Amino acid sequence: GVAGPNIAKVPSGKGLKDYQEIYNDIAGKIEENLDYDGGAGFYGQLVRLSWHASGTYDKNTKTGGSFYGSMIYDPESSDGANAGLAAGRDFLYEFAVKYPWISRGDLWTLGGVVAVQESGGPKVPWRPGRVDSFDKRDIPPPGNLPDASEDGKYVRNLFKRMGFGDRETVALIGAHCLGKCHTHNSGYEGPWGPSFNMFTNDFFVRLLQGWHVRKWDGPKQYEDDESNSFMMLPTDIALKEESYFLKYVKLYAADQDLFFKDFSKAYAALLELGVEYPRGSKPFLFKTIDEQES
Ligand code: ZEM
Repeated sequence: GVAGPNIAKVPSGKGLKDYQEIYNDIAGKIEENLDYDGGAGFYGQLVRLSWHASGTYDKNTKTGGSFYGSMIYDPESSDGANAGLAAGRDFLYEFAVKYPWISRGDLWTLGGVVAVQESGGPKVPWRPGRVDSFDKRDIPPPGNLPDASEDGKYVRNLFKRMGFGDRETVALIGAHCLGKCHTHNSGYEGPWGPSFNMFTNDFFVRLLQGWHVRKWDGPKQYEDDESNSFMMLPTDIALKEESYFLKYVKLYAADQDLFFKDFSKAYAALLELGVEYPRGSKPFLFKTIDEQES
């Protein structure tokens, strides 16, 4: 960052219990809004917010990432790739008011962890300590987030810029099990499968089935041969066109536990891009609402 390394700084006196309280509040609000977006709820929205807050990271310049919570500022807020994410930021804003000590970067990444865990996904280790910046120089330039119309080579290079290899890249894109595309955000339309409010390996299972280019006025996207009701982006289809990605698609389609294990690791790393933690800092593992009730 502008002022030097982005060293995590946890607000004084705050620990697991405090963040679990926010986790529970976010989970409660998700539960009250399960009908949002045609039954998708806020799971997909919150995971996408956490990913776009983090995925601006450039390992070569050590810029971008979730540390500064900069997405509320131009030109990051108006980056076309971030269209629609005000819904997620607005959803979480009441917790920024209720818990004024949490930073935006912590709140947005924590929201993603809640969404993954509460929709049935793996536990995601998470560490606090991102610090809000009001400095314009800490806002990443637009154009760092992926363009869905591109091919496999582009996807490989883009995730490499964040520091990820092919296996992590494929695992991360498995988050497309959740939520939908919206013409008013990206131009693309529809969910990737029928269980878009549940975290599963269904994205990979479906990807291996038959897909054809959809005939419509919108941007090039694919629809499934079987029902014509689900979608894939060109970059999703690229995961089966390139052998260096396809082997992992097959692994994850056959073994949901393996997908969960790899996703958890890669997603935790994604959320921490550009954040430096003091040696020995230990991640929190949050209990789901179900675990706390039983
Ligand atoms: Zn997505 N993603 N994504 N993604 N994404 C969309 C929606 C969601 C790409 C992409 O262009 C798009 C990852 C990787 C990539 C989610 C999570 C993650 C949409 C639709 C597009 C166009 C937005 C809209 O119209 O509302 C591309 C090109 C990617 C890589 C090559 C990774 C990595 C993710 C998480 C780890 C999620 C959850 C959604 C659903 C959002 C919602 O509102 O339901």
